[in-house]
Amino acid sequence: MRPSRRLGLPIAAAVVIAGLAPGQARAADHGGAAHPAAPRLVPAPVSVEATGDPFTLTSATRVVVRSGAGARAASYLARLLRRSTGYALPIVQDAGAGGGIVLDATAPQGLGPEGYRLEVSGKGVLLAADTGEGLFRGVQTLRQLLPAKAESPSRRPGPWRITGARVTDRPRFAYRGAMLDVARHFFTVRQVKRYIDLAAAYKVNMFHLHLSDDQGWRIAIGKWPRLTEVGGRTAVGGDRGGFYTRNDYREIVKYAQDRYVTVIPEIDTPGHTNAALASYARLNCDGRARRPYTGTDVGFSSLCVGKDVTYRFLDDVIGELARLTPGPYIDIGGDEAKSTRRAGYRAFVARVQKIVHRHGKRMMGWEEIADAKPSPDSVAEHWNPVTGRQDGTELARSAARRGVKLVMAPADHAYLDMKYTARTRLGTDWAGLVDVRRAYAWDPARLVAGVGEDDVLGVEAPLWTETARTSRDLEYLAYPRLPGIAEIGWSPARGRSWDDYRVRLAAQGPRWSARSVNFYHSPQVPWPS
Ligand code: TNX
Repeated sequence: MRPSRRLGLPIAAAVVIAGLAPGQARAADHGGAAHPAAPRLVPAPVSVEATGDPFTLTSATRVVVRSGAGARAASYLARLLRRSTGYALPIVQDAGAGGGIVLDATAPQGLGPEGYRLEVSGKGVLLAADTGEGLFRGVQTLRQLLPAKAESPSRRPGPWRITGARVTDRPRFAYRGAMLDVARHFFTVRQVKRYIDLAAAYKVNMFHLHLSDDQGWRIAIGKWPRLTEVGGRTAVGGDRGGFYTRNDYREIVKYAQDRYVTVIPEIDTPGHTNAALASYARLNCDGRARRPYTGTDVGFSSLCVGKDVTYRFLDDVIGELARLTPGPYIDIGGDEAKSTRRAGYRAFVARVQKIVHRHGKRMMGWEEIADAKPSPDSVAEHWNPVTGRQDGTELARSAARRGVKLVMAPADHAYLDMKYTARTRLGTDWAGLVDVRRAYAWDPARLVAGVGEDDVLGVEAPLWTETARTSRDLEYLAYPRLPGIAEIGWSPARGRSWDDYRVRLAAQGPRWSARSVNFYHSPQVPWPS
């Protein structure tokens, strides 16, 4: 490997990958001086070394991008830091004399599409990656080397010291997702953007948008206007509904793309469809429109799997979503189809999978789709723990046996709508209580017998919104649990421990406070006072 020497900053040519436990900083040799403390990073990188040689941002600091690949990461970083520091932080192609933050994707690093190396010293910052995406992930690490006030939306006094460190990093799993249910309660484009942006700081790269359910249909479909005129009006508890126009959806996709986050739209079928069944009488087997539903039961609705119109309908919906969605997946739900006969369910999923393929996408669905013998390019999401209403682990295993990759979202660890404790005001508890430690203490490749590392595409933290009505509610449930799921998906399994994690997590508190995030101050985490 050729050591890259830009700005005179040597980047260690052969940092040993997975040689260090996450979070464990190897102190540089300072002739016997005390070892500098490890920076507190979430998710823990593959290796991090504190050097004790910080870089200080000044009004002369520039952000240097060496190629177009770095443009998105550079403008994200500059926009963030301009707000809090008040410095101009121009994005330029040459550092000049002032030194600066160099983002470089021109020299191969061999760290995969999301890997990066980061070196901060008194001379400057060098962030190197193979791709713009890698640079963006590295920028999220760089953020956490700055003081928490760097997250502030308004100008704060310096100094703006960046902790001296050498980091080498790449993700364990390709899929690290956050799911948001905008069907039970509707969230505006602005609210969704904030949710995406907060998650992207923890290297979440997939945003699964649950766009339809019994209580609401949230995306306009050209040929089927009543879906939003009727199905879009309602929400749980009689609260106000809403829906996204095509342009709204495009705006969400673009915003996510700017953060290297892939949007996965979900239209839940054949169950969880009362909002569609209320909008169009002809989607019902008996030809009679259902009444709008604002309760929280599940499993009572079903599209008419024997009618051709059902598949014309889904062809229109999936086709339109496929055209608006640059990512590879369309999620067809498939969960809790308790009002659909088994044979009908299997035939339905097989037919819908063909529709998804015809529109050039891969099918994703909850683990129940495993029963319909999906093709190996489809992805199943494991959600139902053994202790839950049924045993989803058998479905997950059978998906793995077919070569169908799994996204692991076990409700008893990863569901952000479970209460933290019996006294939590929001959320539910059908999968048990999920405190911060429980959300963190599991491994996706060891959870289900017969589902190993190679079967797992990654992890996801779903946030169902039967009880969550505001952004403050979403944030209370997601923070601080979502970063734990993100770390499980990103960081090496080796050396991950709750005792180490809780200290790094605590350091995020002031960052959230600076952004007015309504996080749960769990007593399990040693928040700075
Ligand atoms: C189960 S998870 C559901 C959702 C509910 C959730 C509440 C899944 C695939 N189905 O419809 O919102 O529980 O925790």
